[in-house]
Amino acid sequence: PLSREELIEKLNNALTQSRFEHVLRVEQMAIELAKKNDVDVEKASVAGLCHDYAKQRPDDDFIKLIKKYRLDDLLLQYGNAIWHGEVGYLMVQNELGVTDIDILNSIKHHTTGAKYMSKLEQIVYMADYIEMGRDFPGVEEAREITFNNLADGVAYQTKHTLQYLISANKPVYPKTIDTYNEWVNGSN
Ligand code: DGI
Ligand code: FE
Ligand code: FE
Ligand code: FE
Repeated sequence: PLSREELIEKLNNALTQSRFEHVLRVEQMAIELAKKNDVDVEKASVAGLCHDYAKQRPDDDFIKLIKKYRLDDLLLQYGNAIWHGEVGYLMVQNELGVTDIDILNSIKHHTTGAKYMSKLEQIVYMADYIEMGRDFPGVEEAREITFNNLADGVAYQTKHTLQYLISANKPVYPKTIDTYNEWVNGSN
């Protein structure tokens, strides 16, 4: 596997400066949440660093992979916001040599969440939302809730993301709704 230094080099080349700084902040937040929740800190670091690896790729790269791997045709109705995780994890696997399935699933599900999410998946989903550069109204509440209880943080994010998507007239990817239905009432 690539060292952290080698990963950083690849990410710096693949991403804009501001996106690169975001992934470093997600890595730091993911490490903090991993320590708090007894999750492998090394995996949290790699997943945090790689979660947005595909964010700046042209649409054509994703469309080719959706066809090559015969992924769900429904994906073609969405765009980079959904593709950079749902499809982008394959680029992380193929191009960065990441093989750990938990890390790859964390990248795959970081935007939409999923009905079932491992602790690491929950951590990457939340770290992306509450990293220290985020400043949307409610982010401090989201940080407090998440550090108190990771699953409550997931419930908070899924509800607020769904509200945002509807208020902005954006189409909701089915997995986003599955996440909401599974996590909204806590108990996870
Ligand atoms: O990549 P980041 O900007 O760091 O964050 P992200 O991967 O969580 O992406 C957030 C964006 O994804 C945000 O603009 C809302 C959008 N998004 C999340 N779920 C859905 C969605 N967009 C659509 N159309 N449908 C969804 O279900
Ligand atoms: Fe993302
Ligand atoms: Fe996110
Ligand atoms: Fe991100």
